[in-house]
Amino acid sequence: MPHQKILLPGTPMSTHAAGIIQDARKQLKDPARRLLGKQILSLGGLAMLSGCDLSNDQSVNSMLRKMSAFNDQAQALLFDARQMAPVYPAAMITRPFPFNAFYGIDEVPDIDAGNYRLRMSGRLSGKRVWTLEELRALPQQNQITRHICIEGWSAIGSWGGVRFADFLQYAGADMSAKYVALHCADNYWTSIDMPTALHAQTLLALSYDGEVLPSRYGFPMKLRIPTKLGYKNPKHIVAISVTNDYPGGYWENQGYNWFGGS
Ligand SMILES: Nc1nc2c(c(=O)[nH]1)N[C@H]1C(S)=C(S)[C@@H](COP(=O)(O)O)O[C@H]1N2
Ligand SMILES: [Mo]
Repeated sequence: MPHQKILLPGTPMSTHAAGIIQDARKQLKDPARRLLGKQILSLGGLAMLSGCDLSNDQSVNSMLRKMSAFNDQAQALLFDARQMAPVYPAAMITRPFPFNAFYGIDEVPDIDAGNYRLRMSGRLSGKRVWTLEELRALPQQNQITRHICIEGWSAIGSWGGVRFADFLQYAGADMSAKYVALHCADNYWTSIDMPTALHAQTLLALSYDGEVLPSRYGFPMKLRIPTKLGYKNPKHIVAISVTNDYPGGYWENQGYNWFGGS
């Protein structure tokens, strides 16, 4: 797996704090312990899931308390649609922004803009096939947020696009459905709960840093969800389905936490 571990300079994580987490592993209940044991959940992921910055022992302890009660159900209950992910000034954008996928950068899918179609399926009453031009014609907005990869790195980026809640409205989606599944050109897929799909910061992103979304970051379109970890931010989306049947996901089916966020 070409997932890289990048330790950010200035990461506030002390080795002492890392030791505490190590020692506390056996006290944690599944699935938190399982994820930590397999080293699937990194400290960055833990920080994101717990909302603690892990900069001191008190913060680490409060994170551990939260983790011990941790599962998808609890996380869904904790989800607050009004809770916004932090936004940052342009000066804080990470350059270059990291690339990550389950393959190397030389294998990024090459998608032809003219032939591209977004296919909608499932519980919806509106248009089922969208061209890139049609997506670009929808009202767009911009957002500078932090992307956190469970592998232990984070980076601030700037994405522009259509608010996903608006898009689901245009597509006539049944907002009472449980899940939205997102299928990608590289056969990656993930799925989110409807409250996350409708969250004000969830963005159907068509641009990065003021330019057309580059292929490495998901051309022609990705879902940018700043309240979720990196693996729940699918790139190169070609199909979206609104469904009540649990769709799982590429990493989720291999043990990553399905809720994967705050
Ligand atoms: N289609 C697709 N989307 C994907 C992935 C992938 O392998 N394929 N990897 C995920 C993971 S684990 C991360 S961290 C981010 C990386 O996005 P970036 O390349 O824009 O940094 O993409 C996510 N979305
Ligand atoms: Mo990731």
